[in-house]
Amino acid sequence: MFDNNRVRIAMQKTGRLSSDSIKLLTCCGIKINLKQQKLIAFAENMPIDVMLVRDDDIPGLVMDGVVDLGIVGENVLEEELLKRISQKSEYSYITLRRLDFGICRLSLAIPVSTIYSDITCLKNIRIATSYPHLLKKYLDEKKIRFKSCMLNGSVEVAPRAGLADAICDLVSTGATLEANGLREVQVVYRSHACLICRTGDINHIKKEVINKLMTRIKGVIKARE
Ligand code: PRT
Ligand code: ZN
Repeated sequence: MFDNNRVRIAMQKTGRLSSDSIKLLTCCGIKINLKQQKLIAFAENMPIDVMLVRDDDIPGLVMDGVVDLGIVGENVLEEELLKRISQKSEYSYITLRRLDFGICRLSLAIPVSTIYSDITCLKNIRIATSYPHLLKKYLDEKKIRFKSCMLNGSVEVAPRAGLADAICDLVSTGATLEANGLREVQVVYRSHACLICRTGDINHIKKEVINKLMTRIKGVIKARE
């Protein structure tokens, strides 16, 4: 039964942010019953429900007020924000805290054999990416015209497959780029996971829970520094 006094928090079901997100809540002393791989898990000792979803759905769930909180990469959040701005849709949310995991960068990379001196070398080339809005914002600011190729996966193989001249993708260690014969040439966006909150009315019972959670998160992150 849906209880309006329980805080709903959306986090990634399976992927790079899942275990760190769950670990953060666990370190905050929240006991989550994760036994069944269901869409919703219930905290046993605090009025918190955890919605386990695809990371791409989290900004929208918060911006549309379906959940109260979300843990998501700033890259996914900013891309959704830029998309909504371009579509003139609603996009309000509050960032409560940048978190200490999910650290990566969105970068432009080209085949190692391609000559590169500066960003003007990217003029009019075709770039494969899953982040078309972040890429456009960055290259528009630099006044570089380009052609895009939208791919939701396997972006790093696009140049070898003849689909694009360059890519704009997430990088953490750089091993994937290297394995695909690519060289990172520009950082477009630096990202961490973050905790976001919906705007609009939140009742005082939920506000108290959110404040308590924030105090604990602050303490957990401080202790890990
Ligand atoms: O299924 P779902 O849609 O929920 O997950 P997903 O496959 O879309 O996302 P997932 O789990 O891959 O990543 C979730 C979030 O983790 C991203 O949105 C980032 O905020 C963060 N993150 C941190 C990363 C990386 N590091 C990362 N290295 N996301 C992806 N990668 C990928 C990158 O796309 C590339 O394929 O890892 C590869 C590069 O890694 P290195 O170490 O070889 O450079
Ligand atoms: Zn995703």
